[in-house]
Formats: sequence, C-alpha cells, structure tokens
Amino acid sequence: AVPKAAARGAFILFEGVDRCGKTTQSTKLVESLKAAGVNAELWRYPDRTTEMGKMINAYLQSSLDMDDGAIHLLFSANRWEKRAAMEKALGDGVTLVVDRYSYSGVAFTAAKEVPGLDLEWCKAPERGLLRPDAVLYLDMPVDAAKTRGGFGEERYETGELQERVRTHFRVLREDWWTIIDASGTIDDVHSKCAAAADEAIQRCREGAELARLWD
Ligand code: FDM
Repeated sequence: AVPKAAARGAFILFEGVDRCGKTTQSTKLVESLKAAGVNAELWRYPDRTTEMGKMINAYLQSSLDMDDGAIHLLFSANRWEKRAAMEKALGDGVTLVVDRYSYSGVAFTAAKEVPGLDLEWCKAPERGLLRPDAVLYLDMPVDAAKTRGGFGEERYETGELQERVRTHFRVLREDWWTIIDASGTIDDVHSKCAAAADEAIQRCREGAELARLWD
C-alpha cells in the first residue's frame, strides 16, 4: 500500500487592532500547542529580519519616508518573499501561528488617508498568497486597546488611524473567521483561541487543502 502522506500543518492567523493582545495570545497558543505535542511555530509580519523587512522597520520607526503605495507593495513583497518557506513548513506538518498578514496589510494602508488607496487596490498584490486556515480576530474597541499602556512611538499608533483600521477589518471579515472578544482575561481569550486552532488543525489532518487569497 502507498504510505499515507503526513498531515500538513495549519495556517492560523491572528488579526486585530494594535494592543488587542495578538502577541500575547499568539505566543501562548504556540506554547500550548507544543505542550500538546503539535509541531508549531510563531511567525510574524512584517518580518523585520529580511532586507525588505529592514526597510519596513526603518519606515515604521520614521527614519525612512516612503510613498504610501510603495510601502504597501513592500509589506506585500515581504509576505511574497516568505511564501514558499511558509508553504514548505506547512507541507512538512508544521502548524504556523502567524501574528498579522494580508488583512493588516490592506486595513492599515487603506486607513492612512481619507480618501486614500482603496481596498481593491490594496488587496490586488495579496492575491495568490496563502489563505489562512483560520483567522482569529481579536476584537476590541480602540479606546479599550488604548488604555492597555497606550500606543507606542511607531507610525500608525494613533487612535484615529486605529479606528479606521478597525472599520476596514470589519469590511474584510469573512464568515469563516472566528471573532473573539479580546476584553476577557488572558486565559479566557486563550481557551477560545485554542479551541478554534484545534478545529483548524483537525480540518487539515482530515485533508483540507491550502487555499489562496482572495479567491
Ligand atoms: N502593518 C503590518 C502594515 O501596515 N502592513 C502590513 O502588511 C503589516 C503586516 O505595521 F502598525 C502595520 C501594522 C502595525 C505595524 O506591526 C507593525 P507590529 O505587529 O506592531 O510589529
């Protein structure tokens, strides 16, 4: 008999406005998956370690200025340069827990100017990237997020812009996303994230295929 191919890993994405708890929750999810014997890794975008990532980092820290369209394409290219490696890892059975992806890319760029670059323009370079198996959207009003120690020093960390980001996330939302109220306790939010992650991992074990954005 032909040996059955090993199950692929799941692509589990965290999205939400700044300070909603994505970093805490994605870290915690990877820890709990590993403790349960799941081969899991934490990835994040922008990936600031690559050459493009270094430019993005300089832009976010305001030491580099760039046209809104150009920086949008650079954020997107930063996902494209990692696409093959993501696909390989998933194929090797690694579950990838990812902190931000294309949805942040679109929501942030479209929120920068009013009127700015429209959603369809922003989505175009993302088409063909991997579609997550699950999106865990940590929902939180911007005012509540702001009280969590306030926004930092980087570009985009203002209440007004984050409000528009949240509005765009609402438009981008699809019915298969898991919307999680992020105002609960860390453990409470974690258990909801873990349940949604388990369900996605199970679907991948049962043969769910990797899809692409935005089909
Ligand atoms: N951001 C993030 C974008 O503008 N486009 C993108 O494609 C991505 C992935 O970069 F303000 C924004 C969102 C945030 C900033 O993200 C850096 P982290 O998660 O705070 O490092």
